[in-house]
Amino acid sequence: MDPYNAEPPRQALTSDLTPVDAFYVRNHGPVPSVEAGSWRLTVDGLVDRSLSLSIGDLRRQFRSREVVSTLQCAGNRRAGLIEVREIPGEDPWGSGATSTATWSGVGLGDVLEAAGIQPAATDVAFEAPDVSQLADPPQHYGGSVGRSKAEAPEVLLAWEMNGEPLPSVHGGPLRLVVPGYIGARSVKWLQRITVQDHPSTNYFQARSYRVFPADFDPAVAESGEGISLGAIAVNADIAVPNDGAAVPAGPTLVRGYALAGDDRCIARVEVSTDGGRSWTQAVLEHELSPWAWRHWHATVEVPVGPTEVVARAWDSAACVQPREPAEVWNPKGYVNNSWARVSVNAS
Ligand SMILES: Nc1nc2c(c(=O)[nH]1)N[C@H]1C(S)=C(S)[C@@H](COP(=O)(O)O)O[C@H]1N2
Ligand SMILES: [Mo]
Repeated sequence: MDPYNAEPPRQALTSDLTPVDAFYVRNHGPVPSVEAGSWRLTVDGLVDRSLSLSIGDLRRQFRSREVVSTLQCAGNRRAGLIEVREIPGEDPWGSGATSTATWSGVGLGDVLEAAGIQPAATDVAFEAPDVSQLADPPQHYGGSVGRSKAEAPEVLLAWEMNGEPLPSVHGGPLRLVVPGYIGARSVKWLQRITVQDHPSTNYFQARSYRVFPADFDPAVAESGEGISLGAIAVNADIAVPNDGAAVPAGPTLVRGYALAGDDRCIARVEVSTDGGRSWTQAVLEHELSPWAWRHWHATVEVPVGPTEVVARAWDSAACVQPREPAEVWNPKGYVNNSWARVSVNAS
């Protein structure tokens, strides 16, 4: 498949950390071949000092930091939106475009501080060497985040994933990790950081990764139209039982994850077997990190025959997942955070 994309099965959603070889992969162009030895990161724009740093410079000059963070593609669960109405030209991701790793590197904020951000700066833009033919016109992959998020301590320039050198397919030798934001902002093969007084004009920031009205044609989108996606919306999914599973009638263990965006956390997860008329409170398992998914489990009674098991999460701002994918359908198929659903057949 070109660009190379990969999604693990639903069961991969049950582990605290996702093994590197099971971590989902999302690319918009060919994986660039980059030499860690000759790699340099440029920091320029509205800074007092432009910087050019090798991986060795980053290691020597800055304090190392580690963050356990989930990455979730904004296209995760798009398949559920496509069932409502077709979405041409976008990948039909199932539940697997969500994975969690321990990322190690240095703080983006520490590097920006060394460069000296000027008062007029509002955004920090990122650019990578991979060229995407999916962009209009074809261009390097890029994006930006607002200044305050860029300076937050959880945002990393990472060269390690689960204690291993960052594999090329995940952005090695160096990638950005923006915990709590859609995966698209975590720019891989990061080569250039530009501090500026406006968001990135890159296609993937200005015209894509945006929620447009249902009757809108994204092909004619002007820069800046639609709702730009940054912080992710509260979401949850069911990992066990599998969709379509045959289960014994009676008490059934349901397991899954829930994820809240930016600095929100998961406050509650509920499971229903009667289409949401009544809910069983799930047990929230240990908090792995403020930036990672929260696993949960519940035991529900499943009668003989077919049953749809649904789950929904609430975040700390009392936002709850919407019932139906039709409520959130949008032309690019982003952020399907409707109730998680699996069908089981009990005997
Ligand atoms: N340079 C570059 N960075 C990128 C992308 C890309 O295509 N090129 N894809 C983005 C998207 S949409 C996602 S969801 C994440 C996926 O990261 P992963 O492949 O390590 O899972 O990387 C982001 N960073
Ligand atoms: Mo993504």
